[in-house]
Amino acid sequence: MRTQVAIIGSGPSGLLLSALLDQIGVDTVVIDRVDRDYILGRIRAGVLESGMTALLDQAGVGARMHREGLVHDGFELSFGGRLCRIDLKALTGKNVMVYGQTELTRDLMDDREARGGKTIYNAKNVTPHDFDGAKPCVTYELDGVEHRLDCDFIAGCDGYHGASRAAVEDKGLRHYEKIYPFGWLGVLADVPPAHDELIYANHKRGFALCSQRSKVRSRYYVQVPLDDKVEVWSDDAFWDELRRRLPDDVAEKVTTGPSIEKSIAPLRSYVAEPLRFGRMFLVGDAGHIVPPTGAKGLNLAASDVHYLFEGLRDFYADGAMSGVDAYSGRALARIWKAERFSWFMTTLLHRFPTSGEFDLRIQEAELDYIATSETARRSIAENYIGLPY
Ligand code: RFL
Ligand code: PHB
Repeated sequence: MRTQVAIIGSGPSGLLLSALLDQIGVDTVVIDRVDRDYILGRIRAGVLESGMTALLDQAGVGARMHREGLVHDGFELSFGGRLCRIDLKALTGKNVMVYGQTELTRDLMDDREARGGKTIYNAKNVTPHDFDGAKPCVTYELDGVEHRLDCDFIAGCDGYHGASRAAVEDKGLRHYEKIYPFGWLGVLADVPPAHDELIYANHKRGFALCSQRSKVRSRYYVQVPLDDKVEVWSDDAFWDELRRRLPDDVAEKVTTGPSIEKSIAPLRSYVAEPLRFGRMFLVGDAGHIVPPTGAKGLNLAASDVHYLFEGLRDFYADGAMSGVDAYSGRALARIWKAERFSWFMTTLLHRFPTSGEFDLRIQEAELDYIATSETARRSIAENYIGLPY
């Protein structure tokens, strides 16, 4: 089989890239190691920057997001029993869209199916080859039979544990990593959100986040020790802990109910450099991870896709390689700034087991500075709504 761009990974990066390339008539095949239902069962991001919503519109898949997504003009920081609003709209003129990654992925998958795009699910041993030369290919197994997909380029959109980055480990790949000594326990429940905007809470018992998916579906998180097991957290224990970490008037408004998903995610900062190896590119979580505190992971995947799409578009227009050559440098410049912001928000809002009195006072001073300085709030707002592409 032959295609122009072989895309490994049917997550948001792979699907968005395929939708954009489809718009300009470039053929793609998407290969994933699991199936559609498994991918749609993963509950992840919820906040989209306007750069990403514009890209979804460009790809022709933004209609349901505009109908059902919630536009948020601000969010709250909670500390010392009070709320401090970051007024995104007043500080930057922009806002964010609250729309779940699951729904966005479903829209991209439905669009691809409607356009007759080829996706291979449940592919095993997916392996990129020969990307140093002009004729790369991807091999994979389906029901025990090996297949080969010839292509011009390979987009490695297969997440943190994928095959693409593994294939370049011995080709001069550099790693930059920071592991945080805690995780996030997340609960999804069909209950109305406690507040109309997101609340990021710094509390002496640990961080908490009130997020949402709709007017009737809430997503909440609490910081937990890394060795906590999800099985030890009953729904009641979760709701009690969440309420303890919120100001009293917000805690009173938390509507509880049975969880429809509950999981623990570790927090990590990670960047791979470079993101291009000949005719293969690392895109999204395959090339970098941020702790979710800044709501940047999915949005960074989108900006990577934007830069790569521009490079491939130019190549297919007139054979120019300059955009493809620029991909890694352009993407990394934005990635590092989002890494910085995500690290900053994580450090500002979590309790670190190693923190002493001095560190706590610095955290309090930083929060007080944010509460009293419009300049500090504007800097947070500018990063939260997303730096320009
Ligand atoms: P994905 O979504 O991991 O998709 C990768 C796809 O590749 C497939 N795959 C393979 N296929 C073939 N062969 C292999 N060997 C393969 N290995 C893997 C996988 O099955 C999968 O389908 O990566 P992608 O597309 O780069 O998208 C990245 C985003 O998913 C991620 O950055 C965000 O979810 C991060 N994130 C958030 N980002 C935001 O922008 N805003 C948020 O509010 C936000 N909240 C979050 C988050 C991530 C979280 N978790 C669970 C880590 C909240 C949480 C809790
Ligand atoms: C979410 O709704 O899952 C979510 C929102 C904001 C974040 C992280 C996760 O910063």
